Amino acid sequence: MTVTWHVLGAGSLGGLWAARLFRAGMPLRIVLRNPGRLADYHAAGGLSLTEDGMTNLYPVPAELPDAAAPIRRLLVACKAYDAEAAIAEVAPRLSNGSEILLLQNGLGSQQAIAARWPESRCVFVSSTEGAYRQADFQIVHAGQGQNWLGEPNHRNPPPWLDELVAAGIPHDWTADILGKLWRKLALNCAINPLTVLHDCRNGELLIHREQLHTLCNELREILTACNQGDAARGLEEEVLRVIEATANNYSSMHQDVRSGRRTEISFLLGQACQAARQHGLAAVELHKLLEQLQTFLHRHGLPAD
Ligand code: NAD
Ligand code: KPL
Repeated sequence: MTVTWHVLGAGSLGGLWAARLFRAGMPLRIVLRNPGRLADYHAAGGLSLTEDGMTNLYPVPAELPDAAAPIRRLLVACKAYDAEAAIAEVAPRLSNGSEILLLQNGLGSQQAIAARWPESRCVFVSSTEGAYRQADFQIVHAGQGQNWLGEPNHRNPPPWLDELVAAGIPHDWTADILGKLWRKLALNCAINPLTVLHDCRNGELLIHREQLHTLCNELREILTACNQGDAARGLEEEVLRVIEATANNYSSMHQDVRSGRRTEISFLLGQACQAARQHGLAAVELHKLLEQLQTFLHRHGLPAD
């Protein structure tokens, strides 16, 4: 029997996953945090997804965290700072051997969740797809990408990857999900904070080549110390490639700050600095960047964690 997907965090990425699973006929429910959100959702008539300029409405069934049915497969698409608390609200419903897919960027939240719910099989996901919310429950698929799935301690892919194929969700199973997450974290650490501090598009960072070079060296040392040698290889070259390929874009952190939204800094730069301290690495530029970013966020009335 097909297992029902429960999607916690029906925002940009969660909505994108939910709409594609729903239209492929997968049993699916989205979990909304309170009766007010549920009423707003019912008023909207479902999730709308815009792809290539075409918009469709998908009436995905929705429920509250305290609904009765047990949860066997939970897709968590909240921000990293919300994920653990959100799961705690549905935790009494998690059945034995449940699966939790964690779509969070950066590192730290996944490990905390896997440690707190050891009875569940936690699959980590590193996504390079792009989606944003035009309004509540109105999602725009903005960028093609890939979803890397894996578990730090298990190598065998789960059988339900077929359902992602049927839903047209691009994905690959990897035996090195931590490497993928570390690599993306390093790219984000080199690029995103600088775009906030210089208030610029990604491409404009090319005039700060010296600083990028120092940051990449420090990130490379940290990755190597964390046993992530593969993720460290060719980092600076890839940072420059990504900057050039996304020259006209504003980084996700820049967009968050400009829209007055909390950033995921603790799970990105914060994690890199914490790993440096654990391994006795000075990482002077990264610590300086973290301090400058925290000061900037304070000044703009945003949480600095
Ligand atoms: P988002 O803010 O658009 O969506 C998060 C959703 O979680 C919101 O709808 C929020 O209301 C909901 N939520 C928070 N707490 C909840 C709770 N207790 N119960 C129920 N719902 C709750 O965020 P997003 O952009 O989809 O990002 C989610 C994660 O995916 C982040 O870690 C982000 O870095 C990562 N990511 C996003 C993209 C993208 O293009 N959006 C790409 C790659 C990775
Ligand atoms: O992922 C990104 C982001 O903006 O968050 C890129 C484009 C790689 C920049 O770090």
